[in-house]
Amino acid sequence: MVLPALGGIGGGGPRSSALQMGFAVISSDAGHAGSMGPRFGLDPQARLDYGYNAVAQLTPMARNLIAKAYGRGPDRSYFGGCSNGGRHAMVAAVRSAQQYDGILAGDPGFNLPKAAVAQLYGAQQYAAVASAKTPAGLPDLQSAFTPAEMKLVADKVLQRCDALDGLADGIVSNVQACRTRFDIQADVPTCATGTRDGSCLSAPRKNALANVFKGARNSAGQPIYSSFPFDAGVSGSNWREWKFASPPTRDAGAVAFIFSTPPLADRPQGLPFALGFDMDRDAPRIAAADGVFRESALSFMTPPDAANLGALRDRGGRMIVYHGTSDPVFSSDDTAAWYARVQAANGGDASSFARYFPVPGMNHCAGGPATDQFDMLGALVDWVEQGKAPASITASARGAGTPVPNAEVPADWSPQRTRPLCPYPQVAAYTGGDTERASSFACKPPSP
Ligand SMILES: [Ca+2]
Repeated sequence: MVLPALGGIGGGGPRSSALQMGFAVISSDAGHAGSMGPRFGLDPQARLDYGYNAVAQLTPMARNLIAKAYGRGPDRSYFGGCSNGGRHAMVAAVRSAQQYDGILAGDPGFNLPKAAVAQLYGAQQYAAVASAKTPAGLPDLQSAFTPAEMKLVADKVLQRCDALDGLADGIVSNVQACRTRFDIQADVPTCATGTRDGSCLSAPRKNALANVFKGARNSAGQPIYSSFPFDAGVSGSNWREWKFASPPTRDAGAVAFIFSTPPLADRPQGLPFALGFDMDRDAPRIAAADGVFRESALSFMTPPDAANLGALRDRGGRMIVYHGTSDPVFSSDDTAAWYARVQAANGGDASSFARYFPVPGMNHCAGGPATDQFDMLGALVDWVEQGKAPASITASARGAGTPVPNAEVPADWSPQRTRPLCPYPQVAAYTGGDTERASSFACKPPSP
């Protein structure tokens, strides 16, 4: 299915679109029909189209269409997307840098095959502590952690980390400092056997959650995917959806048919596939190639030499990346580590052309207890076309009564709370005044 070519600007309940802003917009299905599900991955060329080739082929076609319709080509070209679209944006920033003046990458799954395997690892952790069974007699992943238990974890994170940015306001801006402050083993009470009232977690549940946040590993302890930061957004409904519902559906199918070489098409699919996936023998298949599938998933899905943005930089291009720090599927730790590599590759400071804006509390591309409504595309256009580098980007909550409300905005926030999103590694620090307004905060280097 080809989605309507509106052009997302990022965030939840967007107030505009690229089309409304006057852009010519192109949208594609990346070379496969959605109705086929992941089985398109059995075709080697369809894998490459999905990974990078569709964008590479369609961009010149879009330019030609614009030239035909308007009598001249585009003045500027932009690429934007969230999730797998954020991955496409990061791939385009490296593979197609000459084609774009501005790149907007949201919650990018730029290591998507690794993240998908990590989802299967998560399923195995949740299955070990599930208390209920599915109709088929398998562990019900949703029963591993109740909403009340995840709310408990979020509350304990807030107790330890909320005030580190100068204000206890339900938003953990200083995620880096929280890393050493919050300890799930010490800070979450341990239940006696059988207690599940949301006031504690059993020791096995603590261990399962700690394993997932530490990052997927094989039996030798070698990392398969990034760690995740503990953050207040772990109580979000989108967090549950990705952690507990997605592994048997999206992730199992993608790993089996698109990312494994050779494909694992003959195994039982769904939850049995997720639970039977061997982190030692099967996970290396995402890095494998053979005579039929000549590129590995890591090759066709991830940006080659991801931190090398020299081509984009040297042509005057600009890049904005944003990521919810409570994204349950693609870790903002992975994006922060990528940005550190970009900084290092540019003498320690890449902010002249590439900036990363963490969104505290936000789940996957939107939602969670967060100020998740923002216009990243407008900020990018101002940077590219007027040289106005974004020192901060104002984000709003979508509380009760707003046009597209987010039910997870806490009741003690103003429904229209605003906050500055800050270029990493800066954090929004409270400077005094109305605690509901962005003007009472400033982007500052984080206190350790
Ligand atoms: Ca705070």
